This record gives sequence, structure tokens and C-alpha cells, in this order.
Amino acid sequence: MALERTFSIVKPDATKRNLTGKICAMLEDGGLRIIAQKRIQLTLAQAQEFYSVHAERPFYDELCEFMVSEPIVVQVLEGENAILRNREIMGATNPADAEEGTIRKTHALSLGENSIHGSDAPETAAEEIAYFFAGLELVG
Ligand code: RTP
Ligand code: MG
Repeated sequence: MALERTFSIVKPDATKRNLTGKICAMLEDGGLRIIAQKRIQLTLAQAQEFYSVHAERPFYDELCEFMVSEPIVVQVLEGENAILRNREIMGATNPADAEEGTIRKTHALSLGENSIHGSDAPETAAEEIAYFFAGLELVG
């Protein structure tokens, strides 16, 4: 498998608790390289656009409010099979279902406040990376 890139967000519940470094270490220990990273504050419109796939879901408004409640750290991760690997390191969406040693099992507060986002497919990874980063910012 060739090197692959995926997009990641350290979510507001994690930045608020000063867990960015611990989460980055778990990504690196899991075999991924952080090749771009910045701390930003999303606007509500940006959060709504980012999660527009969930616009009809009952948790959409709560999710968007949460994503703008604190700064986030957006990242591009590179590695073998990075999209799937990152989802493994993150663990299941609901921390109650996540495996021991995963980021969500270790750090998430709840199904909503689950500490990290990771792209779910090559198409979404490419779209999300291009939305948040210019090509020059990716230093592999
Ligand atoms: P993400 O997109 O953030 O990486 O998470 P995911 O793929 O594991 O989960 P997804 O189904 O895409 O849901 C996106 C985010 O919405 C919040 N959520 N809240 N209260 C609820 O029932 C509920 N369900 C999902 C979580 O923050 C989830 O990560
Ligand atoms: Mg998702």
C-alpha cells in the first residue's frame, strides 16, 4: 500500500482540556506522521458546511455548536493506509463502544464530545484537506 493522506481534527472538548499533545502522540505512536497542522476557530457557517452530510440528523445543531465552542486543531496525517489506520487509532464514534487504547476510549467525554474527527474515505479526505490547507502547507 502506498503512502496515503487523511484529514484530522482535534475537537473542542480535547483542546479545552489541553490534550492536543497527548492526542498527537497517540497518532504518531500509531504510525502516522503529522505533515501539516494549525489551530483555528471555526465559524458556525464553516461548521455547518463541514458536517452538512449530517444536516438532517437530530444532533446536527448540537454538533455544529460544539465545533465552534473552542478552537480546534486541524491536521493532515500521512502513512500507510492512513485513512483506515487513523479510524482505528481514533476508535468507535461512541467512546463506550471504542476499544481500549484508542483516542476516544482514552479521552472522549461522550458520543458528541468525542475528541477527534477523521476522514472516512479517500474522496472526503481529499476534499477536507483541500478545504483547510493550501498545497504549500503540506510538508511530507
Ligand atoms: P467524525 O465524522 O467526527 O470523524 O465522526 P464519525 O465519522 O465517527 O461519526 P459520524 O457518524 O460522522 O458523526 C459525526 C459526529 O457527530 C457527533 N455525533 N453526535 N449525539 C449523537 O447522537 C451524535 N452522533 C454523532 C459526534 O461528534 C460524531 O463524531
Ligand atoms: Mg464522520
